Amino acid sequence: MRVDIVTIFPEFFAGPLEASLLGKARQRGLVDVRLHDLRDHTDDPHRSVDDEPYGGGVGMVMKPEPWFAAVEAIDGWEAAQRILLTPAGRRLAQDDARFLADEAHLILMCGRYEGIDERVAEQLATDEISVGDYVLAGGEAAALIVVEAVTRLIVGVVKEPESVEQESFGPDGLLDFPQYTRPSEFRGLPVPDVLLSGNHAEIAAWRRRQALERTKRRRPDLLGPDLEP
Ligand code: JD8
Repeated sequence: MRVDIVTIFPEFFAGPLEASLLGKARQRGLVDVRLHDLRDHTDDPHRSVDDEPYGGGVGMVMKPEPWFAAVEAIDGWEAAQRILLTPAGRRLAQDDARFLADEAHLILMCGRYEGIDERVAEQLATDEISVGDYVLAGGEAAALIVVEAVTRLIVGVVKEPESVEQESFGPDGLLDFPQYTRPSEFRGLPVPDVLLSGNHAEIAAWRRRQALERTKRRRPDLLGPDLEP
């Protein structure tokens, strides 16, 4: 998969792109991430990317011209899924990540300031996505979330594919059950006996109960409305 990221802060991505799963996927050639500095697509000496909002109001709005120039300079841009990260977008869910993982080419557009001239959303983006109901200072952290959520679903990136299918928001849509590892007692806190029992049927039933209980308490929205209280 090819991912192009357009931003005024390419340095924001340096660390995260090198680290961990994503870094390995890039080394192995499974994901090709390229950074583009929006300011390289300005034509004034000040390299300006923002201007005052028409109609007045606080802050500055990103100008359309550098965005069109930057995206249209990316080879294959017309066939790519072109995603604008914005709090006004549809909220990213696991199903969206699965859909995007099947795409060959993503272009992620990261705004700053009060946002981007609406003509970019209307004419250049194919999709507008938000990563959650809280306010970030710009689209960069949101783009990293999209890259991580999507690239770990690409075949070959994660070693055990069942760990991708049986997780939260997977087919059964429940939160994960609690996990434990050694030591069996830590600061007087024991691991639940059933997990040390070796009884796999009982362990599976316990995990299922824990996942259901946790989901009811923390995320009742994930359960159907007609499940007992
Ligand atoms: C892009 C500018 C900040 C947004 C005024 C200052 C996504 N889930 C999300 N929360 N926030 C964003 C996000 C925020 C952004 C930009 C994404 C560009 N800002 C602006 C409008 C109100 N602030 C996001 N995806």
